[in-house]
Amino acid sequence: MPMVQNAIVADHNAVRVPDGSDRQAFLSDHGSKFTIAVTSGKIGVDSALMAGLPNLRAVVNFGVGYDTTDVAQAQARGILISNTPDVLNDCVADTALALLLDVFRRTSEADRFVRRGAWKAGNFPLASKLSGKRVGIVGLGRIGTAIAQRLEGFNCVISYHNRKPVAGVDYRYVGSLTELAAGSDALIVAAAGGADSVKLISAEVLAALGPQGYLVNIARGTVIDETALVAALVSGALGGAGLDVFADEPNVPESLLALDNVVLLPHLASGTVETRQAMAELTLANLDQFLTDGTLCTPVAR
Ligand code: 8YV
Repeated sequence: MPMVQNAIVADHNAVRVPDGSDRQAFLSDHGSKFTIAVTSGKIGVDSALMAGLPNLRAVVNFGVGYDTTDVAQAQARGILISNTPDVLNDCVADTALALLLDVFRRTSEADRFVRRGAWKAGNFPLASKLSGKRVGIVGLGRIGTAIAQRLEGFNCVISYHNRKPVAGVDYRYVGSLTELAAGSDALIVAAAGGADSVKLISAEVLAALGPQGYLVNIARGTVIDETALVAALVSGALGGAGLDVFADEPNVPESLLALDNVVLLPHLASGTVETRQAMAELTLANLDQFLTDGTLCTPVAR
């Protein structure tokens, strides 16, 4: 988030909290001076950092996800948190569709095929059709809904799983994730990260999706049992996967690198000039509003 960093250093004398072994000494000396932390979804304000900022009053988060921030401690201490909802829905949903098309039509694999000169030796194998397929969305929130709208253009049959049905939508609600997976050709994970969704996509859900099924994840790596996912992909128990997020970024499980039926992206779903600019503006608007009147434009729901 360089745009935000430059602006807050220039306009607000912001200070970067050091990483690693220097952090604790810095917090002991200076932690009580800070009232606002500006962070990103990838970094967050974890429990130790929050504890080292005794006068913290707000966490201003660049990103819609804030699972790396200690929400329980923030609530207990009355610390407000803002995020950047809506402005990234289009780009994240576009990326989900890019991954879905790629795993069905094998476009990344076909690109590698052309580049290594394999075409001269014969045609690329047939892929799978996406249009008209049954797609299950895990988490029909703002981003999940944007994904569903795009899937309608592909005449896909859309079902979804949420904690509870969403009012006013025609897509089929499935209360059991395993049942959703069993009845889908592809699952797209768009659920929020955090303690409530850890390993929601379990070995059982992956088994139900099966050897002809595809998984796309643009949410958080923690939402999937990554060990089970890797095992299912390596053994062929799962058809393929398109992954923008991982449990331990930027580390990607080594055994996925050799698999042609897996598309790997470096957590770039919101990464366009337009969307990052909009996220930066919303982050700065939250900061300015908090400095003006102690409220946030887009506080996260309590
Ligand atoms: C960003 C994200 O890559 O918004 C989110 O939750 O994961 C992404 O849009 C991230 O927040 C930037 O660090």
